[in-house]
Amino acid sequence: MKIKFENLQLAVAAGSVRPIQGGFLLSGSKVALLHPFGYTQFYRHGYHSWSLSAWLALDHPLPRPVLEHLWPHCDDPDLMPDYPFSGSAVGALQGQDGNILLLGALSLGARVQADPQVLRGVYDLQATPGVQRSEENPAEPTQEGWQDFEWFLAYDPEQAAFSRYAELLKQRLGTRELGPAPRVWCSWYGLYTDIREDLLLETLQGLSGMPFEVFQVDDGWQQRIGDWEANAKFPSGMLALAENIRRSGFTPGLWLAPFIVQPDSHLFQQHPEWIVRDEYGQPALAGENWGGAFYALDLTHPQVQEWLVETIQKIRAWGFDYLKLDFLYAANLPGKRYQPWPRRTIFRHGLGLVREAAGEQAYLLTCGAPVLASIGLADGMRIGPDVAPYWDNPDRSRYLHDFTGPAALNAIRTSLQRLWLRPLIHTDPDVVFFRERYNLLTPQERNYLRDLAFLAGFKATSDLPVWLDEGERRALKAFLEADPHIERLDRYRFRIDQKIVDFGFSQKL
Ligand code: 9PG
Repeated sequence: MKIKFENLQLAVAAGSVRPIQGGFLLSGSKVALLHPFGYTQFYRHGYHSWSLSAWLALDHPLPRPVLEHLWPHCDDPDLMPDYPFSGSAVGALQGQDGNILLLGALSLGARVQADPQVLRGVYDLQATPGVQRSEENPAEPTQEGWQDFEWFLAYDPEQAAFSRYAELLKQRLGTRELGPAPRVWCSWYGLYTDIREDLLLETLQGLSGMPFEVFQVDDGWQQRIGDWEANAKFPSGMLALAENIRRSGFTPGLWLAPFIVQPDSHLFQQHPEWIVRDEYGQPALAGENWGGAFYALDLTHPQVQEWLVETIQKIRAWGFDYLKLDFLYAANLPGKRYQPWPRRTIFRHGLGLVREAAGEQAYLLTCGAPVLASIGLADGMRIGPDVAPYWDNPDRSRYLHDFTGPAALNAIRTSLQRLWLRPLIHTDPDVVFFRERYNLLTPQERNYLRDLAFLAGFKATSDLPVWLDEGERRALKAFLEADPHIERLDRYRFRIDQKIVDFGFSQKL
């Protein structure tokens, strides 16, 4: 088949092709396009929040991240054979005339791969092996449109192509109501796991009068990953903490990672049958953090689903209205499960249960989360790796070839190439630093983070108020109150009010 754009003619292999506004709709679990661009630039879109998203030169392959057992933590393992020239859901090639050729999946579980001749789209049709298919609950979750293997193809200026793709995704996946994003104080990038009840109460006092909507307690309150109860550092309990936050004038927010579990948790010890298994029957590694391995809960298991709903209801009953749900990629990990659902359906089904349990009023922020599958269910989503009070993390980026580790540069690089998601979900590029204390970022580097927050339309910080001097406090307040006019000049350059900001540095890899 031939497809004709104004300036470009392509040979296409697809089940069907029909023109729509802004391009063509293709169908087929596999589609392929012969392109004339040779060694051009490829837009790679990573699978989950932290996964590398960037424009990459096809003649400059990057080595795969070195630590193979941690690939799930970086990206979808299915993308690794063609890394970095395969991406999740959407990919694009730079044309000679300034347009881009964009191929974007309109359903879940697709990847896009490029070489100097061909741009390919493939839907993952594999079911995960079920170890004990249940007769009472045999059905895989069916969601409207999930069986249609559809693609959008455009050849247009970059912003037009992505914005049309976003419109089509909105028709398929829906969106939550998107007012202005809440302004968030988050405990992570100030205190990390060293949070304590008294310290948070002090911080609340210090923040009085600051224009934040949400005070979000991050990792460090729980007993174990999997045991979502207050630990000894929170002697008054979580209900009392939420009340204190609300009394201070903020919406209580809480971090949890409801789809993973640590092996020393009660949850793991009591329910080994709730864990996703590898081909040898061992727990499938979901990643390493908190000083050891962690594993994935099997969300096809009815008892896990029940536990999940109860856990979310409990946390909602404590009074937390804003939930930061982390390490969510684990839901879709390859492995053996109770029921043989297609891998691409599991995460969204699980997130749907969370939404139902949390209620429509709750604000859900997904993190480490499959990107497309968060749309329509979550209110906000982290769109890049963690920032850090330092610029680069060469141990991981340079020596391990892993660009998903905490570092301001990694966060900027990926978040910047995900701004097209803004019409679909609140896009969280992670926090901005105003403090000079405990911070290795230069003023210029801190400004890049602040400007990125303006572009993404999501403002957060973790600076302890006692760490800020008068000038820094004023700068934070001005940031929270500002609403600058934004214009995208090209792939890396933006006008923010009168100032032109060039993020071209983030292209180098
Ligand atoms: C809490 C943190 C914060 C943060 C999340 C997530 O690559 N890594 O080893 C890695 C570790 C932690 C991590 C991301 C990557 O951070 O993004 O905002 O909530 O968990 O533990």
